[in-house]
Amino acid sequence: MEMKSLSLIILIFCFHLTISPSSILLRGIVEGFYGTPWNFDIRADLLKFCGEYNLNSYIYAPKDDPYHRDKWREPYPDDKIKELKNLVDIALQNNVHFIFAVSPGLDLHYEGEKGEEDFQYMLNKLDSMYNIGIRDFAIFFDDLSGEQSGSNQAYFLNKLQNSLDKKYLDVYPLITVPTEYTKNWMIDSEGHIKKYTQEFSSILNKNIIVLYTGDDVVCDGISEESYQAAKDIYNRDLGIWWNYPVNDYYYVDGNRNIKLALGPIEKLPKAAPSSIFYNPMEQPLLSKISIGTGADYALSTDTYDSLASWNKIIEKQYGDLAPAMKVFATHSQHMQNSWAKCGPADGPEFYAKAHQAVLDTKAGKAVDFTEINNLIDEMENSANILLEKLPVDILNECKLMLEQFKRIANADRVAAQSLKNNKLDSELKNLRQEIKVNESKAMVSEFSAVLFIDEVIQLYE
Ligand code: LOG
Repeated sequence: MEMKSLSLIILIFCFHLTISPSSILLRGIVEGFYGTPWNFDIRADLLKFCGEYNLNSYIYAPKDDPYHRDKWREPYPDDKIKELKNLVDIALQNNVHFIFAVSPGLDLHYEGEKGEEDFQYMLNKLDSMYNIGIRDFAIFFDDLSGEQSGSNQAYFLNKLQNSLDKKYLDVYPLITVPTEYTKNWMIDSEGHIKKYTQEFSSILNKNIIVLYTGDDVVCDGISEESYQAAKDIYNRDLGIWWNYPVNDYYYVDGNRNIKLALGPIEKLPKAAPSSIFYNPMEQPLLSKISIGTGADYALSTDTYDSLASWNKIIEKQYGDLAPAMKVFATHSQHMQNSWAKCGPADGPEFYAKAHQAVLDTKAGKAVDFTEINNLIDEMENSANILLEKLPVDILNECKLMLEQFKRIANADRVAAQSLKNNKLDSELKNLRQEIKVNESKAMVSEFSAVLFIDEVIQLYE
């Protein structure tokens, strides 16, 4: 028997070993963020991580790899091909599907001579990947401006699927992300399915796997009802592209990735989707916390307990440093801006107590600051421990955030003291200003530990 077919059989066998009714068949990572693509060593490490955590898929789709999107027609240079081949081998050794994605939508032609030419470019690109052992392909149409034709895209994908099926016996069905990839984008203000989605969903070959991101691009979970409604719109199963812990949309003054998403995957449907891919942060090592919990979710969607999983994963990954890491991570897990919201609230215990102290002080009630001060001490101690003891590669991903966390804890202490004295400490505004200056590099607990400082300042103004 040929090696290729043998490895295929082994892969399928491995699938079956791990599957229970509430586990997800295709589960893994989509390297799909904007920003510096991961390098070889990082990818190799993450592929091994996937193997270890029973995640069986990795989608190669770095937005800022020119050969993936901007210059998708161009073949990879030889050294890049070699690198990809090595990664494919590592993926295979770890029972991980290496899924190669192209995002051609910026300038893809669908019709006429140019359409034929582009189709051939795409086949050539995928052929070169087939030749280094890749058997899984994805074509993404997300983040395109201007009006897109759902029927053009669907016919393109169908034709591609047909060509691959004719040419190869061992290629898995294509995976795609439509241009209207959130549920809210699929329907108009009157609740009707939009033309693009109507065409794309009805024309697309039923074997092709469609991924969507939930109600919005980055959303506060997917309810059972909403998931079912999205599948009803598409009249097929939908896989999930989950935008947590990705942090590429968090930036100040042009600096990206300034907040770390260190919380668990949560609020996803108990009814197992057929596939799920977590979009990580540019910081690979720290992404392992939430992706580790995502692996637990994927293996048992109906019994998954996000907090229990998060505690277990941090203990497994951080050993003696787990208590400190938990304190820091608790204050850096909620991702929110004007259009995005995901992840548990930052420092919920601290904020509940601190906010109550502000209200009580305002109302002239006596406040016991012991617990608040203990929590502040814990924040500062954790930052110190982690700054001193984290392995250097992990520290490189979070040093600025830990230093910011220390600044915040320090200012929180002064804020608490101000409340206690019922008089604004003259230093507090300066401390707040220093935190603000550093926010373009590091954002931590902005809706909890930082908000408390603002509330105290506001109280006395
Ligand atoms: C992109 C993705 C990006 C993410 C978060 C999808 C399908 N596409 O708004 O590359 O990392 O949001 O910013 C996206 O989510 N577009």
